[in-house]
Amino acid sequence: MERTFIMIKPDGVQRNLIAEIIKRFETKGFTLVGLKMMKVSRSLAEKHYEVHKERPFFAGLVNYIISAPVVAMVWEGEGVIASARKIIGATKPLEAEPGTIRGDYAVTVGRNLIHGSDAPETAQTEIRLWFKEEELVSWDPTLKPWLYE
Ligand code: IDP
Ligand code: MG
Repeated sequence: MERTFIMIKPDGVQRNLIAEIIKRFETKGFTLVGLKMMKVSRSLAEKHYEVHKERPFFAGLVNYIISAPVVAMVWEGEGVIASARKIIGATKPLEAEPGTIRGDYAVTVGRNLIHGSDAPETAQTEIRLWFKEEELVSWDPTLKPWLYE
């Protein structure tokens, strides 16, 4: 089963959207295997967004991510990496389709509520960066036969 790293960013927490966001992954049929609320250190934020370090928005992005708590999660399921990106919607919320998280609840790219890994390699790297092995819980949802044939 595939796993992906999802983070509710500080604006999602401050805007009381934690439950709404979690609900979308849960009701889709994905399995939550890791969950923690945390204040992010500058070094973790910089490491997480390392690929963007030369971009003009990098400093603002790091300050945004450390400005309030985040909710870090790992979700599991068939095709969860690509599916989560669809549930999240386009990076620029005005371009995100209605029905997606960013399409429904966000306006600007600098406050776009949520992060989701974009590929299997980044998912693996990000899960390792944010979670210790013992913080991840493998379990067998009883609903599985009703979600997978
Ligand atoms: P993604 O989150 O949809 O994968 P990326 O292009 O990987 O989008 O950018 C990472 C994050 O950096 C975005 O989610 C957003 O928070 C921030 N970001 C991207 N482009 C801009 C920008 O032009 N201005 C401000 N922030 C940006
Ligand atoms: Mg990205």
